[in-house]
Order: sequence, then structure tokens, then C-alpha cells
Amino acid sequence: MGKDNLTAVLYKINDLRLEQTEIPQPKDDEVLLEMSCVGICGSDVHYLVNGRIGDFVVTTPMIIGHEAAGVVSKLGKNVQNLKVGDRVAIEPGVPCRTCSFCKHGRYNLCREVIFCATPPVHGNLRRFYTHAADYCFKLPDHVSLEEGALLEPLSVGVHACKRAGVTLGSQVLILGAGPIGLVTLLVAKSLGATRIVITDLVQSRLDVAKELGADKTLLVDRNDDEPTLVKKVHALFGDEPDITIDASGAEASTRLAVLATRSGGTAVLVGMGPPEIKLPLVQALAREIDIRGVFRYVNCYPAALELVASGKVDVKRLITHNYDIKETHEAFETARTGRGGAIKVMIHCDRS
Ligand code: NAD
Ligand code: 572
Ligand code: ZN
Repeated sequence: MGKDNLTAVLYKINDLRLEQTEIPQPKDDEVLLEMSCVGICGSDVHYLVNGRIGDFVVTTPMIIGHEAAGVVSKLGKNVQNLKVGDRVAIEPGVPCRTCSFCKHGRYNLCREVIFCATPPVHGNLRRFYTHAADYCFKLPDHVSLEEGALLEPLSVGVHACKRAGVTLGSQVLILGAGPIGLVTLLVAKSLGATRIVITDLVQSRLDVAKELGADKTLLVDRNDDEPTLVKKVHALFGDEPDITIDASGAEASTRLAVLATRSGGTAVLVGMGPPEIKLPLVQALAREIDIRGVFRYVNCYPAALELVASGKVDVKRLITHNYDIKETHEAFETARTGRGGAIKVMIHCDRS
């Protein structure tokens, strides 16, 4: 028996097992990482509970996890940018590098991308894992590995704010105060948005948003009709938002994004709901609302790291629960139920 490589493998719906796997050898351009921590993302929970997201179906056992950081323990023979002992954040999607999307700098749209824990690609919730060295970002000493793992969702917030054009003076409406809405809030603030209003159905999430710097919050009442919701949003702004970012994926929010945004403004869709929804598109047309999509992130890790390293953004408050890898089932139960006000559940791979 070699070294311990305890690994969280999703076999099928509600069948997540902890078992030993081989420690992989790094290829020439890869590093072997001793994994430190892995955050649980909503998509990990979704695969556990539903076995699929859209066309991505768990048909063969898949190692879960993609929000991760670790310590370099071995170098492939071509690796120059890292050394053994470096603490790194892992950007989980490695593109083909040669298609037209990659060549034009939009590698998040690469059709051949290998993205951790998107079936059939394995993720990194395990003690040892290999990854492309140039998709690992060395952390300065004062940035923790937990913060390194959180660069993953933070990068989604960075990309969403870039796609939205958030800048000094922006008035931003964020729909949904889950981890993605909250990181978007943090990034929008750091970019100088002057007024940020955030909505959710759950008051405890709005309380966290307030702590993180939201100017106003709106507890959405599902019984409110759309004109009422739009009026409430505009009243909270004392104006109309230039930018709305939907981080909920609820159809009602996506509609509200179009309805509440100022004419000439931008509605950015991050939340992933049903594949088809009904939208007031004539409103978007007649009021020149730009609707922009977000697919993960591209070239955002450096900016996300800079935000954390400079202290402009504090992501640590998002972590509400910590578990050891041996407690993976309990960790997923906490993430699934949201018990104890769970926002980001972190699993530590190096603690026992
Ligand atoms: P989450 O489920 O934790 O958060 C969503 C929040 O939206 C919850 O707090 C929920 O209460 C709230 N919500 C639901 N309906 C609402 C409504 N009508 N109005 C206001 N709030 C409402 O999920 P998360 O991890 O924060 O992710 C958010 C969404 O972003 C998910 O749909 C996820 O799949 C998606 N996502 C997309 C990308 C991408 O690349 N586009 C990347 C990461 C996550
Ligand atoms: O951290 C990346 C990430 N991306 C999410 C969700 C959660 N975390 N997305 C929503 C689902 N899509 S997808 O295209 N897919 C399953 C590949 O439907 C990816 C982006
Ligand atoms: Zn994710």
C-alpha cells in the first residue's frame, strides 16, 4: 500500500464514496499537488442530488470538487513557474489552447476544455491531484489556502462584473445572495460601484450581504407582482440600476433583470436555471437593455488573487463551515440543506 490518497468519488445519485485511488504522476507540464482544501459548489451538490446538470450526466464514477488549493509536491520535467512547497490556487478548467476561442483569449468557451468535476472529468476532492502547472497560481505567504480555494467562485464574480462593465459610480442590482451573488457584490464594491442593492428570498443571506457591504437589501416576496417588485427595487435605489446581475437562476429574477434595469443599461445572466425561460424581450429591445451571458471566467484568477492579496476583498466571511475530508458526507449534507446558515462549506484534505 502506497501513500494515502483518500478521494471523494460520486458513483451515482446520492452515492458519494470515500475511497483510495492511485496517486497520479505529473505529466511533463503538470505538478502533483498535495490538496489542502476544496470548497463545495452548488454544482457539486447538484450532481450528488440529481446526477446531472443539463446534458452533463454522471454515467461513470466521478471525483467531485473544483474550488481548490494545494501545495506543490512534485514537478513535471518542463515546469518552470513553480517549485516544490509552493502554495497554489487551482484554476479548474484547462482549455485545449489551440482552437479559435483559445487563440482569441476566450478560453472559457473552448469546446475541448477539461473542467474539474464536470462529467466525465474528475475533480480534485482528494489528498493528491495533478494539474497543468500554468493553471496553478502561486499564493503570497499572507494569502491562506482557504482564500486560494475561494478564488474559484470569486473569479465568477470578477468575470460577471467585467461582462457587466461595473465601474466607478455604477449602480448595481444583484439578484440572489448565495455564494455567487455575494462574491459579485464584493467585486462590484471593489470596483467602485456607488450603490449596490441585492435581493434574495432568504433573510439570513441578505443579512450576510449587508455585512459584506450591500447598501440596501430586498427580501423578495413571491406574492408580489412584477410591477410591484420593480417599484420596490427603484425605491431602494432612489433611481434605476444601470446594471443588473442575476446570480439566482430563478426565472422570476431573470425577468426582473430585464424589467428593472435602466434603459440603455446591461443585464448580466450568471444564474443557471431551466434551459428555456420566458423573457420580456420586447422591453429589452425597446429600452436597449444589453443582455450578456457569463460562462465561468476567463483570465480572471490573477485579478481575483490581486483583490484578495491587496485586502480589497475579504472572502473569508463566506466560509461558514469547515470539515475534514473524512467528514465529506456531513459536509455535503450541510451544503445541501443550508443548515446553520451555510454559505460556503470548506473541506480540508490535509488535516487527518
Ligand atoms: P445558490 O443556490 O446558493 O444561490 C442562489 C440564491 O438565489 C439563493 O440564496 C436563493 O435563495 C436565491 N433566489 C432564488 N430565487 C430567487 C428570486 N426569485 N429572487 C431572488 N433571489 C432568489 O447558488 P450559487 O452558488 O450562489 O450560484 C448561483 C447561480 O449561479 C446558480 O444558478 C449557479 O448554477 C450559477 N453559476 C453559474 C456560473 C456560470 O458560469 N454562469 C458559475 C457559477 C454558478
Ligand atoms: O465554478 C464553476 C461553476 N460553473 C457553473 C456552476 C457552478 N460552478 N456553471 C453552471 C452550469 N454550467 S453548465 O454549462 N455545465 C454543467 C457544464 O450547465 C457551467 C457553469
Ligand atoms: Zn462552481
